[in-house]
Amino acid sequence: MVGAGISTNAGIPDFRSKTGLFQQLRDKHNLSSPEEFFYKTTFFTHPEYFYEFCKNFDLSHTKPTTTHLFMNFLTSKKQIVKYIFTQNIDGLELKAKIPKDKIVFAHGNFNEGHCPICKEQKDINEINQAIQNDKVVYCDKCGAPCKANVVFYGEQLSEEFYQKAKEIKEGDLAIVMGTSLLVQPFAMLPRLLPEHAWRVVINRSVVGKFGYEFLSENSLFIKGNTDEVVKEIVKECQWEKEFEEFVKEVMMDGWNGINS
Ligand code: CNA
Repeated sequence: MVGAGISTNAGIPDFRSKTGLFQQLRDKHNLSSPEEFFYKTTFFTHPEYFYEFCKNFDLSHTKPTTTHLFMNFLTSKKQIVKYIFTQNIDGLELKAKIPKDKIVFAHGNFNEGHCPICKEQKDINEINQAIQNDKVVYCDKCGAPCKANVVFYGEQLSEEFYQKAKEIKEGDLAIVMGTSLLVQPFAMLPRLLPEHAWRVVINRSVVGKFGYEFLSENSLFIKGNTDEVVKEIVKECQWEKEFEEFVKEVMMDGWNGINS
């Protein structure tokens, strides 16, 4: 179960850190709360805010981090990883070549477009073109502004998210990385594990509203940078050589290990 913190080492700011996106957007648009930028009501009143944000949120040159590659490495080991639930919309899981059927994109993606009101699909290329030309695409059917399929506050998560979340009750272990676990319903996922299961939380700051309230007795909080912790895990498990080979094979087209 992962969030924006696993991508900061790739140069993508998270939301809630001091230099994160919330702070930047609130100051820029004079919003009353940082979350307000991603309210669907804000989008309907000022679609140009999000379009401008997308123009500056160019992810084309970003590369996956050690943590993304580690997630793929674990997935490649038979029957260890059931699903990777991600809140991220940066697509780095796919750049790390994690099999698509293992990933649950809880907050959507930038690969498809739609109308948030009537749900009519909209060509993402048309939306991307408009973003570059400082224009906004409106729905032919109902006239609402269209956007990529990223989930805003006040919007429903996909049916797939709820279906796959049901399977968490059969899990033995959840590894939670790089998330403040403040956004619902994602934040409740670790609670869906059975009592005996383990929850390992890797984050550089406190997680959850009240700290560790969702943690059970079988829990471990590892404070630190996800990439550094992941490297320690690889070392402890004596997987160093295997992981190195795996990364070479998966990232045939090159990976400069920005964060390594
Ligand atoms: P968040 O609330 O910003 O929390 C991120 C957490 O990660 C914070 O607790 C940080 O302290 C921690 N953190 C940051 N860098 C590291 C690191 N290198 N190692 C360890 N911990 C670190 O972000 P969440 O994901 O919890 O919030 C959910 C929002 C953020 C979702 O709706 C996302 O779509 C959205 N988001 C996504 C991206 C992305 O796709 N990369 C970027 C920014 C925001």
